Amino acid sequence: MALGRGLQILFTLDDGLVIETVIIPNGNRGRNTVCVSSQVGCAMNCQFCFTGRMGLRRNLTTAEIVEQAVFARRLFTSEVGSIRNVVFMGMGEPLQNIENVIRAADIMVDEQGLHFSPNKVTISTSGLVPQIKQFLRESKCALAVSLNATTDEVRNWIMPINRKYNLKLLLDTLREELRLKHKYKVLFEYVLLAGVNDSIDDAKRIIDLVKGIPCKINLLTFNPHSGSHFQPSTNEKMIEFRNTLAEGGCVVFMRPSRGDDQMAACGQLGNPGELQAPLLKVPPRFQTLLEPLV
Ligand SMILES: *[C@@H]1O[C@H](CO)[C@@H](O)[C@H](O)[C@H]1NC(C)=O
Ligand SMILES: *[C@@H]1O[C@H](CO)[C@@H](O)[C@H](O)[C@H]1NC(C)=O
Ligand SMILES: CC(=O)N[C@H]1CO[C@H](CO)[C@@H](O)[C@@H]1O
Ligand code: SF4
Repeated sequence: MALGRGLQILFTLDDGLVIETVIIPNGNRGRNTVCVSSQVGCAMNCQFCFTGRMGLRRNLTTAEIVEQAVFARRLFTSEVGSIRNVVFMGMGEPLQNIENVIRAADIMVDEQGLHFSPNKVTISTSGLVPQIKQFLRESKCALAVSLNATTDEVRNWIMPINRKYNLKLLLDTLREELRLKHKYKVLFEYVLLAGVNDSIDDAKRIIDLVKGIPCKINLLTFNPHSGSHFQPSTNEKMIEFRNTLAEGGCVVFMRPSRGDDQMAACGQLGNPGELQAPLLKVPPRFQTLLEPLV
C-alpha cells in the first residue's frame, strides 16, 4: 500500500477537541512509524511550528496517548507492514506532560502492553532541562532533543524555551546524565533553515557542542508552510553540512528528500485557522533574508 506523504488520522476527544496522529511509511520494508501527540496544542511557541502557534489547550491523558498507537497498530495488519516505531513528535511538548508520557511509554514497551522495543519508542523534546533529567532516570525509552541552532542568539529566537534553558545548560545536563545510562545515545534533531542555521560554521559548532555526549544527529529538511517565514536549505548545503559533521566524527543521518516531507508532516500539526501565539521579532541580522509572512 502506497501511503505517499503519510497517513494523517484525526481523533476527536471526549471534550470535542481534535488531535492528530500521523503514520509515516518506511518504503517497502513495512516497518512503519506512528507519530503521536501528547498535548492539544503546545505552549512552546517554536517559530517554525504550526502547533506551537495554537497555544496549549490541555495535556492528553495516558489513555489518549496510548490509544493513538493502539489504533495505528490495528490499521496496520501484516499485509501492509506493521508499526515498529513510535515517536512523540506530534502535537505538544511531551515533557511538559511528563507523568502521562512516561506512563504511556511504559505501557507501549511493556510485555503485557504493546511490547515495543524501548529503543523504538522515542520521546522528542524541545529541551526542558529538569524534565529531561527526570525522564532519563525514570524511563528506558529513547530521547530526541531538537537542537535546531548552534548559538543562543538563534535558538532564543526560533525556540524560545532556550531563554529559560540555554544551550550550555541543556548540553551539560545531557553530558552529565548520560554517564548514568548504559549504552544509551540521545538523538539530536537539527532542521536546516536557509540562511538561519545552515552555515559550515554551524556544523563546526555542533561538533564542539556535542563533544562527550553519546549521540546521533539527524538532519531534517524544513517543510515550508504558510504562517512560517523560513525556507529550507538546498540539497547541496545539506550534503556539505552532513559531510562536515561526519568528518568531525559525528554519527549523522540525513533523510532522503522523499522521507523528509513525511517527517516534516509530523511536528507541524495543527489548524492554521487557530493561530494565536505571536510570532517573535526577527533579529535584525536575519530580517532581509526571510520571506514576508503570508
Ligand atoms: C500538564 O501536566 C503538567 C505535569 O505533568 C502540569 O504541570 C501542567 O500544569 C499540565 N498542563 C495543563 C494545561 O493542564
Ligand atoms: C526543530 O526540531 C523539531 C524536530 O524534533 C522539528 O519538529 C521542528 O520543526 C524543528 N524546527 C526548527 C526549525 O527548529
Ligand atoms: C548562528 C548563526 O547565525 N548561524 C549562521 C546560519 O547560517 C547562515 C548562513 O548560511 C549564517 O549567516 C549564520 O551566521
Ligand atoms: S515543535 Fe514541538 S515543542 Fe515546539 S511548538 Fe511545535 S509542538 Fe511545541
